[in-house]
This record gives sequence, C-alpha cells and structure tokens, in this order.
Amino acid sequence: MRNKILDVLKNQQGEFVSGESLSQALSITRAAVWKQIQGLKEAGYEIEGQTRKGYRLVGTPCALDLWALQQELRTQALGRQLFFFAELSSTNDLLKDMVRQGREHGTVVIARRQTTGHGRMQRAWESPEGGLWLSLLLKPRLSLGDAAKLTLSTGVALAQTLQDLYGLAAGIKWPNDVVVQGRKIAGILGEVAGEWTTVQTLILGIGVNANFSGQTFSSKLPATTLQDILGYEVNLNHLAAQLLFNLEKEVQSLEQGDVQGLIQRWTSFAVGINQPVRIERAGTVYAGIFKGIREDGELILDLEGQEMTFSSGEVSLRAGDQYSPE
Ligand code: BT5
Repeated sequence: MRNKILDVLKNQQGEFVSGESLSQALSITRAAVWKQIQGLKEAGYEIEGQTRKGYRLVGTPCALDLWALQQELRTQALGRQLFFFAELSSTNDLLKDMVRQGREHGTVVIARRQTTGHGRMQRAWESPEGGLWLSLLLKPRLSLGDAAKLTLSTGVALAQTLQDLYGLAAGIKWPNDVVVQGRKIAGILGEVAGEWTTVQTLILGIGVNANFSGQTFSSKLPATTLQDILGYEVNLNHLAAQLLFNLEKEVQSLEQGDVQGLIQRWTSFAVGINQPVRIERAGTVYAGIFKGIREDGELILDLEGQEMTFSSGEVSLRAGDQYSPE
C-alpha cells in the first residue's frame, strides 16, 4: 500500500493528488490515506499536504528505504533483486544462505544495521544505524583468476563513488580498504559462495561509514565517516545507487577483458605508490618501496632494486605514519 501511494504521487511529477483520488485509486478510505501519508512522513518522505489540493511528493528520505532506492537505480542487473532489512546479523551471511535458493546475478541485500557484521578473517565490523551495509551476489562471466579481481574492482567503484558524489579525494589502501584523509571509511569483504565450479558465485560485502559519527565506534579505530568529513547527512539511497552503477561498469569492463584498465584505475586511487612501506609476512618485516600491483592483485615491493610480491592473505602493510596500526 505504502509503495502504491508513492507510485501514484510520483506519477504526478510534483503536482498535487487529491485525497479523494488517492482513496479511489487504492480502494481505501481517506482516513487510511492520511494515515499512510503520516507514516511516509515519519520515514523521511517530504510530502506537502494542502486542504483543497491534496498531497504532493517533494522529497525522498536520506535514510535507506526500498522504494526510494529503487527509484534511484540506474543499473541493468545489480540491485534489480533487492532485499531490505532493518537489522541483520550480517548481510553477507544472509546472502550466502540465499545463494542456496538459487538467487540470480546482481541480487543485493541491505540492512540498516548489523549486529555481527564481519571483516576479513572473522574480524568484527562495526555496523551502526546510518551506515551503508550491503552485500551483492555476482555470477560473473569470468575465469576463476579474474573473478578474484572483483574485490579490486569494488575498491575502485567505491573510491570513484565518493569522488563523484562528494568530491572526496578517496584513496585505496592495498588490498582494498577505502580511506579518506588517511582513515578507513569503507571496507570490502569478498567471499566465494558454494562450490567454486563452472559458475563462480561471489559475494561482495561492502560497508561504508556514512551518517553516524566516528565517536560511536566502540574502540579507537583509525576510521572515519562521511558525516565526520562532510558535516552533513548524505542520501544513502543515492549513495547505494551510484555505487552499484559504478560497480556494474567495473564488472562489465572486467568481463570484456580489460584487466589493464582495472589495474590503471586501481593504481590511480592507490595510496602510497612509490613510497616506503613495511610489510610483515610470517614474522619477517620487509621494508621497501611500494611499486603497485600485479594483474593478479599481488603487491609489488622494491627491495633495493629487487622486486618481491606479496598476496593480501599472508601479509599486513604499514606505511610511515600514514596509517595507524589496526
Ligand atoms: C573489512 O575487513 O574491511 C571488510 C568489511 C566489510 C563489511 C561489510 S558490511 C556488509 C557486509 N556484511 C558483513 O558482515 N561484512 C560486509 P578488514 O579489512 O578485515 O577490516 C576489519 C577491521 O577494520 C577490524 O578489525 C577493525 O579494526 C576495523 N573496523 C571495524 N569496524 C569498522 C568500521 N565500521 N569502519 C572502519 N574500520 C572498522
């Protein structure tokens, strides 16, 4: 009912719709229409009501909202199947369960907050209300090796989105933390779902710290939020839609075989290229110059003229005083 009212208001393109015609169109009483409108206002919809003219839609909410997000989507596949929750333990975990029910490429799960969101290696991911906590199911037409590059694509899409929408100089800290002013603002968790056979099924979990203050983090994390940086509340539906749009472009470009383009875009966002870094692997620290990444995403370190490569699973990276330790 709620969405039907919104559809009718939207179709009027900013013009008034009388309470009478709403009640007729939806076969409910005018009192019921009024109640629905109050509910929509509480959810953040700006609806102007005038005694004689009726109602008109002036604005959509900044908070996550299924209908508002669906209006913003400009993708072909990503987000066309959309599941929306007020609270979940973890969007990745739910989507993993859903894969068994045969969900299609592009399916998205979003929660307003997560109770046990997680990062890589089962690290906890704090997910209070106001953030964008989203998981995406991909069945890309890619080889196993290329599908693994999709976490790099996601980093690029995220950094690009923060630049497009808010003009932020977002960077990527290898392998795929997104940072602004040296602090982590978004994280990516790529997981393989089910059997890694002919059709690769991947789950990409994306967390963006948006409309809440970093002071709400339970511990002193080297993290930041859009609210702390911009000083205003962003429209989360717009953010999610732009992210999915940019990510779809990245997925398509990888499917067309443009690995070089991806590496170039990733490198253009990378923080610390040609700068000294220290890398720890199995207890040994390697100090060298960060030269970039190989096509498979491995980090290239120049150790006094000799190149060494490192994969993200086995090492941790520290750079001068640019990043505080995790
Ligand atoms: C990540 O892990 O950065 C991946 C985060 C992915 C979160 C999304 S939200 C939607 C989906 N559902 C999930 O359950 N997860 C995904 P990693 O690189 O392992 O970083 C984890 C570390 O970041 C923690 O150990 C903390 O130090 C720090 N951290 C925790 N919460 C944070 C936050 N909200 N912002 C910045 N840093 C955080």
